[in-house]
Amino acid sequence: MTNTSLTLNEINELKETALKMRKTAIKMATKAGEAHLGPALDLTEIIVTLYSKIMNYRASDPKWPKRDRLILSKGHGCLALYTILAEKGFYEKELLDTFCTQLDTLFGGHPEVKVPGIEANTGSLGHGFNIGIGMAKAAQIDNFDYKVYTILGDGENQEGSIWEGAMAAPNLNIDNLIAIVDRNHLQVSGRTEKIMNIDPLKNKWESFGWAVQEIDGHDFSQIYNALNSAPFKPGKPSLIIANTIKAKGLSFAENKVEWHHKVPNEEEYRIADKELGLGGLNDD
Ligand SMILES: Cc1ncc(C[n+]2csc(CCOP(=O)(O)OP(=O)(O)O)c2C)c(N)n1
Ligand SMILES: [Mg+2]
Repeated sequence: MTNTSLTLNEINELKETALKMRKTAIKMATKAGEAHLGPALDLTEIIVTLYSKIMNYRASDPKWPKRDRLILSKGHGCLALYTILAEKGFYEKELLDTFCTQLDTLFGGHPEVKVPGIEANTGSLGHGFNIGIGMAKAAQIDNFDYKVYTILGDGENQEGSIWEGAMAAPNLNIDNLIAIVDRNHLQVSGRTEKIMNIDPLKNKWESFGWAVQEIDGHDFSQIYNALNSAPFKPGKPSLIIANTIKAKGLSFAENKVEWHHKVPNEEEYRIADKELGLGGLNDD
């Protein structure tokens, strides 16, 4: 942990990267004609901060043993991961054009380890988080000081396996594990409060032995300060509840349940172009 905050310049740079990622994700989704766009857009600021300011990695050597790991447990949000890994040089951006359009693409609807920089096949909710627990323990056993970050959906918190992991991790004394819950209050078919209420979420995780902070998941300073100060308590795994807006950045889609798995039609693309400056579908 270092005691610094982001400068205004740094925040502006992060905002630029976030906008670029959103634009690329929207175009990829539109070209493919199908995607979990909403669940990717709400992760943008968190993922940009992780890869730009927090994580140690080598894009030219994705398996570098001492790298920090990110497991996207809510694997359906993979567009956010595909776009940042391209941005950071793990592979050529042009390859993203194959997303869900070519049979042999690296970039399917859920992430797989065949993609440079992706640490686990995820998509079946409730599992990636537990893979992250194993990796965090492995660092201790191997005497490495890497950290493991894992991002969960709030609906994913309804999975029983999440709570097995939540119970196990504090017993393993892994304070190199940082889990982030993408708290957008939406799942596939409605609001989490209606489908199966997970509140009081902070109290639940704390009672399982985690150190918890709650932040605005679109505020770069709050994201950075939380990630940078983990572990929040020595010896304990850390959990960040990141309050987010599903489909953030696509004005007509924000906080709308139907945008869980949906892509812009022609008219919607025109509106998004006006608001974000997308340009044509094949423009850079
Ligand atoms: C084990 C399992 N059950 C069901 C699904 C289908 N599914 C995909 S996304 C999703 C909703 C997840 O909601 P949440 O975790 O809140 O993610 P969000 O999209 O809101 O970020 C579901 C049920 C799945 N992928 N895995
Ligand atoms: Mg959700």
